[in-house]
Amino acid sequence: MSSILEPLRWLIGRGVLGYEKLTRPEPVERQPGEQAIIDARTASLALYEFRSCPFCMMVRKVLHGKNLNIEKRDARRNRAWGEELKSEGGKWQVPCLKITHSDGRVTWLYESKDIINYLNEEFPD
Ligand SMILES: N[C@@H](CCC(=O)N[C@@H](CS)C(=O)NCC(=O)O)C(=O)O
Repeated sequence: MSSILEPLRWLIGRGVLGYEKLTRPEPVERQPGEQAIIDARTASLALYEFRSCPFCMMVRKVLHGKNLNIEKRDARRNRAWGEELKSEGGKWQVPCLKITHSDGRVTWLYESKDIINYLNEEFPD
């Protein structure tokens, strides 16, 4: 079954990525020092995603516009990331933002709208 779905997923993925590229906002520009501070903060974040997922695309567009260098972890292509998402996050659903707090606690934030709200609060334009 997955072998039949694979070409379809590939096609949808190409479409989503193409649309994303055409419609994403220009990234904000920062002075190098300012960007380095933001990069240090985003180092504790990771986005679990599928390339072909439209909800992930919405989050990626926000990341691009805000110029946030957050590691993207493809949960379908990389088995380890997929397993981690399921076992530690608790749900096989993307997008999911893994937030590692300074005291070591980890929050798994699901739902594209909640992730975007979090990014807007933490990194206002
Ligand atoms: N309401 C969720 C919907 C997310 C959603 O439906 N994600 C799909 C991928 S597009 C998913 O994770 N499906 C699980 C699967 O493919 O088994 C959001 O806005 O983030």
